[in-house]
Amino acid sequence: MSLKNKFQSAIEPKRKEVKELLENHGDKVISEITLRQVYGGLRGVKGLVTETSSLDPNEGIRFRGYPIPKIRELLPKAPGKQEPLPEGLFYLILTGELPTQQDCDEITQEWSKRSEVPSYVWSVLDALPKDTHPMTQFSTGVLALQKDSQFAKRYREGLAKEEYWDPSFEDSMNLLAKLPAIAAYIYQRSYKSGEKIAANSSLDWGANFAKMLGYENPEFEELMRLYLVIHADHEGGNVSAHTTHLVGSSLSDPYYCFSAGLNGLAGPLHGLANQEVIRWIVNLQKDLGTSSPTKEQLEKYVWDTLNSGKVVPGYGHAVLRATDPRYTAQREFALKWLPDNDLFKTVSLLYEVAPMILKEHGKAKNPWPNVDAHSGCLLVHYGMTEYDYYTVLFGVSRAMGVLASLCWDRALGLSIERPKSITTDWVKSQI
Ligand code: CMX
Repeated sequence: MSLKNKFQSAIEPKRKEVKELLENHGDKVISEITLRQVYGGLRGVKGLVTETSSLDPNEGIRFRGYPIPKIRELLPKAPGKQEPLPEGLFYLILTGELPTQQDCDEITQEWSKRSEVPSYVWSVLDALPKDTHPMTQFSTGVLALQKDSQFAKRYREGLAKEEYWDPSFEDSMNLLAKLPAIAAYIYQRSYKSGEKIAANSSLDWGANFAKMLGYENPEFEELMRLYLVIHADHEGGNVSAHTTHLVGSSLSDPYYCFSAGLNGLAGPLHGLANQEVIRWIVNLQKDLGTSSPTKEQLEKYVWDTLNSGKVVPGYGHAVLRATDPRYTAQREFALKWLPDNDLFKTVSLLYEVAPMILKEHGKAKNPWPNVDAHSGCLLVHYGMTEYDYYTVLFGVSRAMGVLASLCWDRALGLSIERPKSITTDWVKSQI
């Protein structure tokens, strides 16, 4: 059964389930809110539905119930390879079921078929100065594709609400198919010769992306597969997911939604943290005059960072209260492929040092590393030293999660999001 048919067959039972839940339990209270939460980013307030993944503070992310080690074990792989195929992750989070190798192959082929980028998108990108931040270029490239939105076209023609999911799925598939070429060209035009490296339809999505970026290394291809899988989704409340959902709730099409989500991912407290981490470590090496700092030197550097009022990038999390399993997966990759790399050794030593200091410092609720603490050292090892580009890689991956969720938002007919805001005067009048 094709991915689209599989998704379609999952929709009706879920609609029925939600309808019955609302009919029988619609008035049940599932979350309360304090004033601190209102001023504090709504932390912990249960107010969103996201079917694709859920986040446990101690265990980390589960994609449709499967934690990362299981995902790495159970998802199909490229022939002779060990890291899971991102195509399989997309199948799983969209349909709720584990894919077969054939399901993955069909998605690879489908994305390859849809991958041609219209020439006007290249013109739009070429109009931007080459030193425009890669995330600005990426968000702009995505938005330029909006002209061909099937959702926007069919909505204008008159689309029944039950059918919203269909053109949303088509737009999402088209977008996912084109993202690697757009992202790769941004890398090439910003940092290399400006070449558009042709796609190879015989390669899987991750390997093809690596090739279009200009990397011919099988280890880097494996890294891309792993990277694209683990960054894809982190339940619905993070900024990129929530923004995509929020914009989509007004029935903006998937291009508008994902471009908006990317703008949120580009913040230093969210996806941009991956470039901040590596820059911070490289500065640390420069300031200390060594590529192999000692534990004592790192301790002092972490304290200096905190005492100057800055955050230690890559540490802490709004929901997690333990080491991010996405960090652990990357650490396992490094232990296998680059155990003697100096940068990796520094990242590892920081893991021994920073949590204790953050605990003693006493502010961060979570002293443990998140996904962004590790990704940079892997990329640098394979020669990708253009730190500003890193969040684009995160964005290509995150597209799978937020677009799968958007398809479900449309399938379930979720309402326009419109929480009530209050003023501080109103708060005072109530207390
Ligand atoms: N270094 C120093 N201080 C930190 C900190 C860190 N790594 N993490 C949290 N804190 C501070 C916060 O800034 C906050 O200080 P104030 O009270 O002065 O505002 C205090 O500790 C409490 O914050 P918290 O409740 O523990 O954390 P939040 O939920 O507010 O924020 C996060 C979460 C990720 C933004 C924060 O931990 C942080 O800034 N970390 C560094 C940046 C980073 O790595 N971001 C990437 C997250 C993953 C991703 O989305 O990609």
